[in-house]
Amino acid sequence: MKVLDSKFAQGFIRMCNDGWEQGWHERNGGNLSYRIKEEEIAEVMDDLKMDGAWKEIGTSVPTLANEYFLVTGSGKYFRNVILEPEDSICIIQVDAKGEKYKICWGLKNGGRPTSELPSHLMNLEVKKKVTDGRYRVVYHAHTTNVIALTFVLPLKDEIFTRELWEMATECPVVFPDGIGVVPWMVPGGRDIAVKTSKLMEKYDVAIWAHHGIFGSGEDFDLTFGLVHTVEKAAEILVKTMSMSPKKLQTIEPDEFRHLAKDFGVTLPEKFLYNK
Ligand code: 2HA
Ligand code: ZN
Repeated sequence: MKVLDSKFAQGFIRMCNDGWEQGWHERNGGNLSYRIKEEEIAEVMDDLKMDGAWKEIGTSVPTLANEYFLVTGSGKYFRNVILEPEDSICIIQVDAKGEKYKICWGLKNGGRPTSELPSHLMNLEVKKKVTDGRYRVVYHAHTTNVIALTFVLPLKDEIFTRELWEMATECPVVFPDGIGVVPWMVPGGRDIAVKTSKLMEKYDVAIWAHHGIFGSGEDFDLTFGLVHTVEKAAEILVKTMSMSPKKLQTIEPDEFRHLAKDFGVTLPEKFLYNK
């Protein structure tokens, strides 16, 4: 089968376009990665070329040794993915040590995988470990309202989680473990990848101050839906704060506890502090 006829490639391309249509991917902003299943890569093996040169990842991901990933290209525009997928995205394989990668498909006019490859692979590695292999998607987007909030809220997990939970009843159900916040750091390298992947051990969402968001999930629907839900909550918070410095009413800690019980989720008490 051709890569572009596979369900996983079609789902990946659709998600890139969904993010573009939301306005989260100006110019070459944002990136997406997917850890391909064994049976999926077997189906498209005839369409791959295996003689590419091995290149340094810039970090070490031994748990992902020999696995294949579909990722966006560095400097490529989400806007173009649906029109020219073979120019914009690529399949890479990680080597037996988890230190190098080679391109097996795509980027037909040259290029490299996403500049955030260390963050994507380290997050995918952490999530593979803590979810017994269930999580396969890592998504980075420049979500406008989330970014705006990083200028006015203290950069603390407890505050971002609680403020965003309060903005929509579905939020604590969609991201019950909460949200991590990374202070401003230089993007693209190992340091920010280490910091983000540490947060991904306990959260599905990490915010990069003055930059954007990382979300992870089992599949494209869950991961896109997660980021969409967080950004929607952030939009409501921006609107609320713009209308009034103080809320007249909100969802209270005991109401969150009641919700958690009825919806069968566990909400860590550290987010249910008294204000
Ligand atoms: O330009 O979003 O973080 C791609 C990015 C880097
Ligand atoms: Zn970015």
